Amino acid sequence: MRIHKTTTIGDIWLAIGANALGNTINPRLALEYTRTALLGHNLVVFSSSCVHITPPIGSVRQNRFHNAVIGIRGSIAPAALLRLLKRIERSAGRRLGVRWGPRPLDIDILDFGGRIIGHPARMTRPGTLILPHPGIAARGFVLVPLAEVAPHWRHPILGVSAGTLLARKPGLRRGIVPATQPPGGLNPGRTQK
Ligand code: A4P
Ligand code: MG
Repeated sequence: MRIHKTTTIGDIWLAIGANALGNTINPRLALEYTRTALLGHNLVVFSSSCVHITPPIGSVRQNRFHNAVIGIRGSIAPAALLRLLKRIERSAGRRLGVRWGPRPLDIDILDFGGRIIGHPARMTRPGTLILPHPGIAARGFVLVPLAEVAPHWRHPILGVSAGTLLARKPGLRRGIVPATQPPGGLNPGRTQK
């Protein structure tokens, strides 16, 4: 039997984060940069949250982040999408650094049409895909824009919405404020092969 690896079924939700200058963008432009780069690969962004300024989570001292969530559709397999997103991150100037450290662009796959793949314990292995992203329920910088843009979305394992997860832990909203949208005119540069 031939396994059909591409899919057009189900919405894909991506989290975008940025808090450092890259070679082609600054953090304010991460959402537009990502949207433009995906369009070049026939992936349509059907929904975008506002950009939010968020306090950094984790033990590394660093600048506040710009975070957003987008919904995309298109014909691509999960592993191919992860590889593409890594290329887009590199094209924005991201290089390997401290885990959870400053980055010009981070794009995580939060949910791929409700699929459940891999085990969270393997998250640190480069290239190993975990779905849904294991950090969703603990991260205000993901839940706030996700609740805004996808009120009907349900966590594939927990079965509840982003709004419900936030209501259970209201402290996750602390320090998160909407950013004013920057002007357009962006150049996503070339993605590396
Ligand atoms: N990987 C496995 N599954 C996935 C998936 N569903 N989506 C692998 C994306 N990547 C996935 O990711 C580490 C490894 O996970 C990669 O090899 C990938 O193949 P990474 O993007 O290279 O590293 P990371 O972003 O440091 O790790 P991770 O676990 O994605 O961390 P987070 O959740 O992105 O946290 N504070 C604020 N306010 N805003 C932020 O955006 N981001 C982080 C990083 C820390 N603090 C933050 C923010
Ligand atoms: Mg990441």
